[in-house]
Amino acid sequence: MKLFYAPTSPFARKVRVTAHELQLGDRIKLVLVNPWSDAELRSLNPLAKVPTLVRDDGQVLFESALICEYLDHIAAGGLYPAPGEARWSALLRQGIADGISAAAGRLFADERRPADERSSSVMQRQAAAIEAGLDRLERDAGTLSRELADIGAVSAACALGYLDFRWPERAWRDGRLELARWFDAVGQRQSMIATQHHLP
Ligand SMILES: N[C@@H](CCC(=O)N[C@@H](CS)C(=O)NCC(=O)O)C(=O)O
Repeated sequence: MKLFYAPTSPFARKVRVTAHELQLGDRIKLVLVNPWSDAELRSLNPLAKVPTLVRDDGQVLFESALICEYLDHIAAGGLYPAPGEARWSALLRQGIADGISAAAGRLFADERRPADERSSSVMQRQAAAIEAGLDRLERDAGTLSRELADIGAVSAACALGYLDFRWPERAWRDGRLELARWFDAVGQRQSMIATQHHLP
């Protein structure tokens, strides 16, 4: 399989952490791309976004949620609980974490635009989504898996890692001690160490 990725993308990291946790790392060839300019990526994925996975049979999958579920399926992993409360809670947490990552990505890009091209109300909305999303993760941090054993925990770890990467000075840990402790613990996992964000 081939995974088109960017080392700055929290969604690509989510797929890479998932692959690591499922011991699939050796079966995936990483292809580093700039999603804004890569013609091959555009030919594979009409949205030209990372992550994009080319399966062994040539089929192409995109959207991190779908790719992670596919990897879990072929590895017979257990990152997706069977239908029931555990599943709804894992998928809800994935949604919150991915929402934080998306809002953070947009905010980071907006902060770099010339002042006359920014919308302060849009930026405030992204910042509010990040803060409220983090509060929700903190509220339920006691149920987060320390083994990254479900897709909600993987997604949460990647969202927090992205905040640290883009805004090392941003004090998201303040008032969120349980979440911070959890993140410090899962940050020691090989899957997180091997997939650290960096500039291309
Ligand atoms: N919902 C998508 C989001 C993917 C995404 O937004 N990727 C960004 C990088 S973090 C990207 O490729 N952006 C390029 C673009 O928007 O053209 C997923 O979960 O995979």
